[in-house]
Amino acid sequence: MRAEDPRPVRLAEYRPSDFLIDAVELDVMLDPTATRVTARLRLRPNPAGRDNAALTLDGDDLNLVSAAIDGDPLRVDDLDVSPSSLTIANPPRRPFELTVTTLVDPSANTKLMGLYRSNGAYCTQCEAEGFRRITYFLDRPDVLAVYTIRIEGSEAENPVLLSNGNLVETGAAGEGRHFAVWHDPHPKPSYLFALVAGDLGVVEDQFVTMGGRKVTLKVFVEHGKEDRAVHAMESIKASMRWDEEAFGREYDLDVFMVVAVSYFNMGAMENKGLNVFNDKYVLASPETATDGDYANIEAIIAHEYFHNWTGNRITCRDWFQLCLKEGLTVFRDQEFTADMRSRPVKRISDVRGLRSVQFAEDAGPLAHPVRPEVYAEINNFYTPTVYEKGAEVIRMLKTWIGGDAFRAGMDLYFDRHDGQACTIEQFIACFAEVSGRDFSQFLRWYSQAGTPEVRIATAYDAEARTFTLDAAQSTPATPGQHTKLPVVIPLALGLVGPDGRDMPLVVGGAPAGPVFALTDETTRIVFENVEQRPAPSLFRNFSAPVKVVSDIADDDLLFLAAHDSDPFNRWQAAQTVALRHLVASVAAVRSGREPADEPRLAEALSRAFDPAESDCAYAAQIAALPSEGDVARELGEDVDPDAIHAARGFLKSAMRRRLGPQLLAAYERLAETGPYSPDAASAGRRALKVAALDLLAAGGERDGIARAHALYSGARNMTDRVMALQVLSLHASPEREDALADFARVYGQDPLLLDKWFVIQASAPLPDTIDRVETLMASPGFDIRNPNRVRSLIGTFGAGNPTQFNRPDGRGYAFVAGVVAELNASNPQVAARLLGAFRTWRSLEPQRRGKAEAALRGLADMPRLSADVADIVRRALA
Ligand code: 0A1
Ligand code: ZN
Repeated sequence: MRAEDPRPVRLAEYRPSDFLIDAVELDVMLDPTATRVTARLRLRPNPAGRDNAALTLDGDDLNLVSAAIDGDPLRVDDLDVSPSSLTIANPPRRPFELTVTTLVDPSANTKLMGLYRSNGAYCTQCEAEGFRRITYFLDRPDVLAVYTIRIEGSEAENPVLLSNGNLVETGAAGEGRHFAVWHDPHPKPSYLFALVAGDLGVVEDQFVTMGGRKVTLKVFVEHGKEDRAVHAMESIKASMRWDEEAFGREYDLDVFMVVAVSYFNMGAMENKGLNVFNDKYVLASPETATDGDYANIEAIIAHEYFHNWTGNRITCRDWFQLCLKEGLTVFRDQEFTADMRSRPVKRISDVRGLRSVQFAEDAGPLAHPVRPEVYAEINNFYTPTVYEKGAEVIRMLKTWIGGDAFRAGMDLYFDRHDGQACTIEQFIACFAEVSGRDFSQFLRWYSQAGTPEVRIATAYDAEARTFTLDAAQSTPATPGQHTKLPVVIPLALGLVGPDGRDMPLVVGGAPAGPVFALTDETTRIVFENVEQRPAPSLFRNFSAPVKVVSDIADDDLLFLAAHDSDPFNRWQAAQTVALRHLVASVAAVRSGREPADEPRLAEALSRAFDPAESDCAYAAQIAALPSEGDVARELGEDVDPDAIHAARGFLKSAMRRRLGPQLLAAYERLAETGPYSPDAASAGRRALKVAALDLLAAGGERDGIARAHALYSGARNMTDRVMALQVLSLHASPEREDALADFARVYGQDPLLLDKWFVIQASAPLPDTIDRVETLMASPGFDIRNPNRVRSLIGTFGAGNPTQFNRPDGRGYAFVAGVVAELNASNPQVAARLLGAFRTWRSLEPQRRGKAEAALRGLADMPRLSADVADIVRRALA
């Protein structure tokens, strides 16, 4: 690897800053290529820091114009300055004011970190280390300051001038320029700073908080897109209300603003009072957005809003503590969605996502603990492990100590740590205190990587009327962690009797459960007074993020699929049977045999299409077979994606043959009648309808394809249209080509709709997909500088198309690696994220594994590899 290896950052080496910054005044003179930033920093030595330390401020790509201490200009000899740092060897040992002027070029900023331009507007992204690309600073989350920002720019080009906090002054500045001054009274770390300037449209509303504070709400979008901001606005109000009701959290400024930008590296950002969003997660109208878009917008608006308390009011001491704000905030947004929509459906879709991405990460070379202990590039730790597994850890904590103690612990945390930059230990201490429990073992969830496996063996003794459950836990070795210790695993369970009811749980003569903590390598639980052999329903509601291997027979699982009172486990039971069946089918395919039929599975799935099932969104989850990725993970090694695809295709066709009339009846019953509404129930009906359609079209069946084409052509909303196109895209046919061409003709000018068209084509399991993706990359609608376009086309091909990315000839790997190489310098963050496609390369069969490794090695040998890409390549190959 040619890249210069920066020294890795270690949690164990954390030291408080030698200096603190109490107040920041920024004066930003906007200019497309030479924005002048003057920062006045009120500094003082940190009593917790070292005596006589030099002052070193972080920078990145900065040009220093001048610097002064208490008004006295500093000369070059007083300073050690480079684009990446500014050091004053001997600063005053008392409070002082440092004034620094820098020049930055927003138009040349293709990394989209710091101050950059998006479709003519100015915007910023400062998490994690972007503020240092605006001015020299102590750019670390434990330095909290009060910010006052003066923005000056052209009135014609930037009528809107925004920053954090409350607006305190506006006025003319002469020569067609104007200014605005913003003051944020809440001390914050630099990563929460934001500035936006441009010619934007706005939607306004108001929210009255539980304490009676009137908050002005504004959503800024490109002119002409105001009608697409209404759903985001409704989502803000719902989020504000929910955080008051569920957590007692009130908003704390006079204004809350969301700005949608089209060039953005991630989903959205929780800057204090001024959330900046990828426009994909703001804009929605029935003509342009799918049910999925509506749901995503609601969830991401909520996530960013909830950060106001979990992240902003209480922030992280250092970036190792990222899960302190992210895991907790994901947990909060999951609960919000569960309350707004269907709780079981939300849980099932979150667990599907967790398994497909986080379990995959945890089982591969990029595995790391929820709280990492070392990083080379922090941008690469915004991962499913930190976010989604981090949320699971919070959920387990709640399951383990109970809802009341959890709420009391949260209240204590808000109370005790408001205004501070905290660690996981401080957070956990609040729950230890309110519950009186010892959390030392629980903390291993934060430090141990890898998905624990729990093996369950059960035995019923009719004579003794006991049911014995033996659980054995182990966590596999992960990079840098060879030995693992047992963790606290909450096991929520029920024993379901032959009548379908839960039996009373009695252990040691007393009522017990339903949550049992597995704390040792092995645990035995003997249930007493068990009159009849039960079907055990284990890990109800997915009570722990573990892989379960149990001896429970398919017959029992199929019984649970019909009768379990826990809706999550009804779904899980059928999934487990399907997964077992698919694993056997893959073996058959690979040895040239025909996979077996599975009539009982068809019966379980048929329940989804029963008119008596009233929750269609839930039924759609039942109808969806395990994904190809699920099967690959279950296999774990020697993975042949083509065999998996064939086995799954075979099962789908078998379901079509067995359930044909029912599928058809459901499809017709669920046809759209009234006007479009994105509410959860209507969306559920559409999801179930397309699940039926997908099976009807299995194997490219003509009748199913014709129906999909008819749905596409007659669609009265974007959900039906896109879902029909998705079904069509799986099978080569003239209808497929016709619909794809039509979509491009009608919607190709809208970038977010173009993205949908890219996603559909890039995920098609067809041999010419790679040629199409290459052609689309060269088409006028594609712009390699826009992360949404890159993710839709190349990201989907890499991470969402198992057969074509993993082509046996290695072309898929070479193609994605080529794009990574192309983006390496211009946008290293997006480049590194694309490499996520390689996170499971080691589990492939030998031929593909060799080709994937060659592609990674090719990247490793590239000159001038960015820190972001070098870090992932190095870990992937280690
Ligand atoms: N804190 C944000 C995620 C985020 C992280 C880094 C970014 O830089 C490009 C942007 C956003 C969240 O959790 O939503
Ligand atoms: Zn977040």
